[in-house]
Formats: sequence, structure tokens, C-alpha cells
Amino acid sequence: MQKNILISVIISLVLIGGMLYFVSDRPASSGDEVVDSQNVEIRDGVQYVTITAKGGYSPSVSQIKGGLPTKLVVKTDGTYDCSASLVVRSVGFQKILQPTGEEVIDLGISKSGEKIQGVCGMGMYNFQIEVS
Ligand SMILES: [Cu+2]
Repeated sequence: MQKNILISVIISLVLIGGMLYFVSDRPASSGDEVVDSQNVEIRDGVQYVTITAKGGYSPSVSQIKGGLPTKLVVKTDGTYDCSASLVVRSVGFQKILQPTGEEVIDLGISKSGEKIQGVCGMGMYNFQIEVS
């Protein structure tokens, strides 16, 4: 009898876990390529790195070049979760972004080997920009 209860509890947990996994996987899977370069472009000598904020940040790791003036573009699109509350400590940036729009943040000129980190207001989501 107790065994049956235990088994049904385990099955429910697995089902709930699976659903949560599926739901939380969605924002990331729309970004697909989680790694680099596709979100970095150089225009008129300025390097732009683009990050999407919605249910976290995508891509979670970007790679940029050092020695170039660099701007971070954070895109929101119906972002009502706390990833809209963005902190980039190394440049003293802290702001609650518009739910839909683009925020351009000046990162200055980074040196190779530096790491820039963005984090949500509560510290549960983050992204890294590695300077090569
Ligand atoms: Cu958060």
C-alpha cells in the first residue's frame, strides 16, 4: 500500500520535472546556437555584441575581440521577467529595461583576457562576454 503511494509520488515528480524542463527549455531553444560570433558584428570600427533578454539571457557566452570600441545591445521582446532588470557591474550599468526594445550599453575598449558579466537584478540569470 505505502509502496504504491511512493511510486505514484515518484511518477508525479518525474512528470512535473519533465514539464518544467520543457517549459524552461523554450527560450533557450529559440536561440539555438548558444555559442559565439553570430551575435557579434563590427560596423564602422565599432564592435556590437547582441544579447536577448527573456527568461534569461541568450547566448549565455559570447566572444568578442579586445582593443575595439564595443557596444552591448540588449534586446527585449515582451520581457516581463526579471531578466529585464539588468546589471553590468564592470561598466556601472543598472537599469530596468523596456519590456520590448533595445538598450545600447557602451562597454568601452576591453582588453584581451577580460570577462564581462551581465546579471539580472536578483542574480539568478547571467551571461558572459569573453574578450579574446
Ligand atoms: Cu532574476
